[in-house]
Amino acid sequence: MSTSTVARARAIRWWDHVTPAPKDPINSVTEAFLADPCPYKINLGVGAYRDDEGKPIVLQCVREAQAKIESSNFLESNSTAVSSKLVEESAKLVYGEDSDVIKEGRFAGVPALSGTGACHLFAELQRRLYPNSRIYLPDPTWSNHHNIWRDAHVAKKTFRYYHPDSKGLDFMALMDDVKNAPDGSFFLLHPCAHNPTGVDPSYEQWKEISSLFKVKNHFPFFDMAYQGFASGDLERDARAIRIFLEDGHLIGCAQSFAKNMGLYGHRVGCLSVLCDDKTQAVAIKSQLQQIARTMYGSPPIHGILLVSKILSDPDIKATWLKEVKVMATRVQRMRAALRDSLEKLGSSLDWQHITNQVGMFCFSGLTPDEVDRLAKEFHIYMTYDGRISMAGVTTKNVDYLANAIHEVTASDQDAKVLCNLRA
Ligand code: KET
Repeated sequence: MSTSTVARARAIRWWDHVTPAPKDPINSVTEAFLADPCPYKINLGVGAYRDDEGKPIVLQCVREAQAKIESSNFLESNSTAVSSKLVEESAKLVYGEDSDVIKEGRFAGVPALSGTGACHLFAELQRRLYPNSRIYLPDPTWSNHHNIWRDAHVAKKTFRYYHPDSKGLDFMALMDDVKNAPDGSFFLLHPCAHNPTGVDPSYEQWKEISSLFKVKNHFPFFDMAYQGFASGDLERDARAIRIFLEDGHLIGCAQSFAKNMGLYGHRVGCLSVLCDDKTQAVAIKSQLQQIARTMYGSPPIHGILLVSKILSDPDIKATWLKEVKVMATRVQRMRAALRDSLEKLGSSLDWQHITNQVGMFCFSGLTPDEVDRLAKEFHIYMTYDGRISMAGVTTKNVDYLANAIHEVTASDQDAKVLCNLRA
């Protein structure tokens, strides 16, 4: 026996009680996809942008920014000036270029490890400052929201959001749940391109939601992971936040540049929290900095420099805005193509929701069994809730996808025909 085996045999068995954590519903789709040797497999799981060849892209604005920051010292730790630039430019994107909040310095902002890290920082801040509060999450929502607030030890509740029959917003139920929550509750809202449903409130509905939040003194926390992907226009996609701003709410906002700049691997994001005055902003910022310092010190600097350059250089920013529009338009085109293809195949099911929904995802209505068949028989991978990442649909694979969906929904179609005959 080697010395290390003897030593190991004597050691306390530290990890015997540990069982594997449940698989992440999104990452496990990627794992299953990677393990499939089929040459024509399709990954419609993770919400990351792909071009019409199904490949991740490096945007032109990123290349231009990279060329300009080439001489930066990436090995130095994150300087205050670099972080402040990212925070200020990010805040302008959500609150508006001329926003008073920014002019008056009434917000606390810190760079974050992409959207996930920004949500986590806020959840930690919430626990620290309001230990007995809870967070209201939409039902459904991005699965990781549940994990983030669970791990921050903040109690959670859901509020109704989506109606499976209409495949649209359940506005009455949403308003009821907002009304019935205790005054002064924290609510997480997706300001645009709701994940996973692709269903957003209309402008008028946002106004009503904001008014009710005012009456109830609720705190709106916006998770902005897809700015630009709903309409192709970053300003338009920020309008929900602007309504709340105009109504005088204090807001929290998590921003991610993973999708709209194609920088998933760089993990660049920002968390901002609006305050009543500068003194509060200084205090909140220092709390956030302390939380970040214990979690990861400071974020990697390369991505921060890239994003700051893209946002602060007018020419590069103009290129970016055009590229966002191109990405959003491609996704919209694929929605139309998928619906068209299903209708041409003679599907008797209603596929209007594919084009009614917005953003990166289509909440298809496919059942877990149908999703399973798509993977096993057609090598098409998506999450079990039937969410299709439209960014993975291309001109080449859209008809194959439609055919496969048509096949696995055959019994739903028969049931519908039968139902119509009986009626
Ligand atoms: N918020 C929402 C609503 C969201 O969909 C994501 C990512 C994030 C935050 C996190 O973004 P990031 O900047 O990558 O940390 N969603 C996609 C990717 C993922 O889960 O990792 C997805 O739902 O597929």
